[in-house]
Amino acid sequence: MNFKRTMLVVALPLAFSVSTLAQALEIKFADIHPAGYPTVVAEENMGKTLVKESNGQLTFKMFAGGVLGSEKEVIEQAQVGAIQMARVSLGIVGPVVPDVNVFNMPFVFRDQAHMRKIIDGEIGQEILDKITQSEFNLVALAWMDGGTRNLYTKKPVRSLADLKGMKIRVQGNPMFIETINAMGGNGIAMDTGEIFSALQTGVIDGAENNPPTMLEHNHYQNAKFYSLTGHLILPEPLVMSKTTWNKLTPEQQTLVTKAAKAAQFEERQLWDAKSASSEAKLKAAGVEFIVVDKKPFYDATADIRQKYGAPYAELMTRIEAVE
Ligand code: BDP
Repeated sequence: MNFKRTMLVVALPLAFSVSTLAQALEIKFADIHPAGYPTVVAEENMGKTLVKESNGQLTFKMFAGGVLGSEKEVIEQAQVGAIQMARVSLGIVGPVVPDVNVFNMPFVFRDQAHMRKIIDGEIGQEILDKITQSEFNLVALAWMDGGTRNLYTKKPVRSLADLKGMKIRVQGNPMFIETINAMGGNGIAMDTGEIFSALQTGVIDGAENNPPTMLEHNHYQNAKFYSLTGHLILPEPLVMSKTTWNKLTPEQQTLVTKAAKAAQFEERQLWDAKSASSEAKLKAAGVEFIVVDKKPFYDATADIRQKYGAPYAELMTRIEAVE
């Protein structure tokens, strides 16, 4: 074999594989929840669809368990295109895209079924579009179900009065701090990853979340009372960095949108099963589920809905009208 031919035999496949590699776009996906959590499972399955349907032009890598940072940090990285996709709580989007706070308001949805009806319909799409149209440099594609949030505390909260002065962790959104304060507690913002030790060391007296988060993030170990206030029902947007989105072909954009929507519905099935099993596990671990009269909690937060809802009166009426 002469030198020229050898070069051809060696260099050609090399050049080919380098160019295929260069074309493939890697999607790093961030989620704060651990492997096996409903959102993570649905996202991984979405990833498989993306790889398969794009014939390998898109690759997918899941970073679960918050390894890429807090949701706030993840959003910042997605904004600059360092992370390509993520699922975050709508709670932390509120301070940057105020329009989404309509969904973040206490007791804005009657129940989980009402919330699902809305995120599946035109209002849900409108709120996703608000994120996409904002200066956030993100494309919001679909919604994940984050269940209903209730209070969990070290000492039982059976009525509004019991909450008086308790330090309750909330997500970094001023509206949530005001909500807890309006209920008589003392709202304190911190990242998800800090809650466990804050409960353990007594920096906080409680937090608020859905049963799967309370279980999977081990918060129940230091908070044994779960008061069913149902004050927040927060859907969770699945977003892509606009920087990444703009690199996709129109066909790939359609593929990503479709796969994200499919994940929305798959996650919902997984969520219902996980919620039920989480409740059972929490009870078995000695957590007392307390049924409270929600009315005083609802009434105490009327001013929050008034203050934050005023600019969106029409939207609020439309939300209420959805049966
Ligand atoms: C969970 C959400 C997650 C939030 C977390 C929190 O799924 O996105 O980070 O609550 O409150 O329910 O920090």
